[in-house]
Amino acid sequence: MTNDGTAKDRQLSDFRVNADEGTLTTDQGIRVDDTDNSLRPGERGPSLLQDFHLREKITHFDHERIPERVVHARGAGAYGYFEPYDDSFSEYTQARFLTTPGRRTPVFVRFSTVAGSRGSADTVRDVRGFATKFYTEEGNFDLVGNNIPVFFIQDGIKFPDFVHAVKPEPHNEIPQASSAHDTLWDFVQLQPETMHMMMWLMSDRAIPRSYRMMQGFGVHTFRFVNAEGRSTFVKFHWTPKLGIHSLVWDETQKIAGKDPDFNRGDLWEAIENGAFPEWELGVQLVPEEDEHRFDFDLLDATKIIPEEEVPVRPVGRLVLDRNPDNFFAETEQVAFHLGNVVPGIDVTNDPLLQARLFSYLDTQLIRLGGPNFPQLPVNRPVAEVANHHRDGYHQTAIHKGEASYHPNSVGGGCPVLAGDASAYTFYPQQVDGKMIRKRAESFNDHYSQATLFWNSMSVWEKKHIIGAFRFELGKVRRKHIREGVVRNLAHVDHHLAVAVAEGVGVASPEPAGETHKRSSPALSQAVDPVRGVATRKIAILVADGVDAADVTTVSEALTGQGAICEVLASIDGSVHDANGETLEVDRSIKTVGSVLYDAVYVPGGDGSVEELGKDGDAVHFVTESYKHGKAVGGSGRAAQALLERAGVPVPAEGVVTGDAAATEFTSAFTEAVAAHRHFGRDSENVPA
Ligand code: HDE
Repeated sequence: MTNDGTAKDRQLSDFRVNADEGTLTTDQGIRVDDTDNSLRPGERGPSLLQDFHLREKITHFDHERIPERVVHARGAGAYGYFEPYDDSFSEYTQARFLTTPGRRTPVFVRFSTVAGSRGSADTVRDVRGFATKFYTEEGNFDLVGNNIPVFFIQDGIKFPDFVHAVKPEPHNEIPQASSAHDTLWDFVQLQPETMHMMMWLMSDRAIPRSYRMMQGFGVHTFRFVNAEGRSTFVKFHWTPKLGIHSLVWDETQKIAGKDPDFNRGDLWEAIENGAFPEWELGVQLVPEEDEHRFDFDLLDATKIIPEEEVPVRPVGRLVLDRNPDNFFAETEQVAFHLGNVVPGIDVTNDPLLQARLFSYLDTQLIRLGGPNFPQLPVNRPVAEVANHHRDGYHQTAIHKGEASYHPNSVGGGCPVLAGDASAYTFYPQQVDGKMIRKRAESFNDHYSQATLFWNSMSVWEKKHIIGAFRFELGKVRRKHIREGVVRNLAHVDHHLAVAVAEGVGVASPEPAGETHKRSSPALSQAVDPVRGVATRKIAILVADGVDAADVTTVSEALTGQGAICEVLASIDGSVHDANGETLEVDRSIKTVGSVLYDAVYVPGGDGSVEELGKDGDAVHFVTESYKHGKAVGGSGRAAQALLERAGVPVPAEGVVTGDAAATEFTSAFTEAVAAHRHFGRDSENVPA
């Protein structure tokens, strides 16, 4: 899909190659009439070295792989644009893409998981990367964030240790894309600064329903710098228009088998269907003079600024409206770098951020094979590039002239230095001090915000967190590691520590002292959730004898609001409705599973429901949907009986039965779907 709308799209057009036209040639443009048989003396003879087509084809193939990213290897990307609402932030920043009303800046966004390899499943428990490249008129700005606002460590020098601990263990490379193993939790128990982040990682934030339904955060404190050179501290937030929604743990594990590309496919499909994902960019601003006003250090990336203390102010919107043409060329080769900043945005002394300023450029050199990766189409700025960098692997520019140095007179002194405010200048921060390896004391509190997070959770969120700790630690073989983690948890909340200890077979720890009672409602997914059915997927289970009017009524009510309804039957093809008419089936139940849908509906028609009742997969579909908190609907007495047989109590929260023709039914079912999940249910005893 191409869209020649933005400056970036126009630039990319020069590089696009159509694979569906032309005559087959070698890389040298020589036409080829047989690519299926190598050259050999006689039909049964050995292949000849002089076969340039064979050699070139195999050689190119042998070199197709590049090293995957050392972290965030698994990802999916898309193009779009960012547009500020107005110019209200120009008093804080001279970044024009944030303050010029109506200016649409092209972007490329890549979402990712962190620990898994390139081919790992999407729905694992992990942080999600949310990296945005803004192709601004003043040069590229990269906001390389995550969907969790804090990080595991405070100083970048610990990053290799942390990543070695979370990646598969080195002796047998097990487990893939999972933090549930000894080395990660060993690191965690010995490094209490991880505790706040671990609370987030054990929460539902780490299993998002969709990339389109998760927040993004710049994590570090950055600076805005205005035209007068005044600096203001800033934290960046992305808020999804569709609200923040998650899967449930049991479901994620099943999806990992049934559809390992679940999140990637979801993003792709939404964009192909024109349901363009959207986020609002917000900022928390802290005046320079308030730097030390908080009970934590603004430079400590294991801390948030509670939104109740500093509100998030809306800046503009991000829309993703185009899928890439080629995964490797674009999503794999995109190279983000925290050091890509534009005038008006600057960094701070956060020691995690500082190490990143080195790492991203360094990693691209090995990953993309040399210093010319900014020339790759996806990485090229739309702003003009002119400098004296020359040569290197994969140089594609043909620099003319004799002067490749500065100052020069041979080249007319070009390119000249920017002699005005359009140049990037670093904020002239006062820096002095003795060279020491020492963490600031203001970084010492590792538990208060972990407690704040815990205190802010709803009952069901707490339940999910306890379940996650129990699962993860349950996979840890060494008892002393489990004990160590539980001891640390006692500093967060004693009840939490006891609940986890009970689940993983270690003694309950002593209370570690009084913990505070503060909370921050903005941290909970249960507070003011965004409701809506747009892009939700609803399964409609049918068999011969189904009441087709029910199918039409319910699917029209839902698709009218942007939902996607799929008709499933025991076998693919079509069924005959109660009137003998043909009803097309979208998929066979055997090829999917309830975990790939947000809700299920069983239409009326006694024959149909009776048939479904004989199919264990269909009954399981309903049971499992209920267990995972999804909306369950049924029309007619037989459907209600099927729900009950599947272990679904009628009535129950999010379970809607009734006549499909009645508007009360369609509106109640739509409401139930819009709520996303119904965790008030008592479904722990449901086997599925
Ligand atoms: Fe990264 N990180 N990171 N990271 N990170 C990479 O860069 C690194 C950190 C994040 O879609 C690598 O190009 C260090 C925090 C994202 O291409 C590498 C430290 C946050 C992505 C790297 C951190 C992130 C990366 C691997 C600690 C959230 C994927 C490949 C000092 C704010 C970008 C690459 C994409 C990727 C290093 C910590 C986010 C090795 C040393 C904190 C979203 O350079």
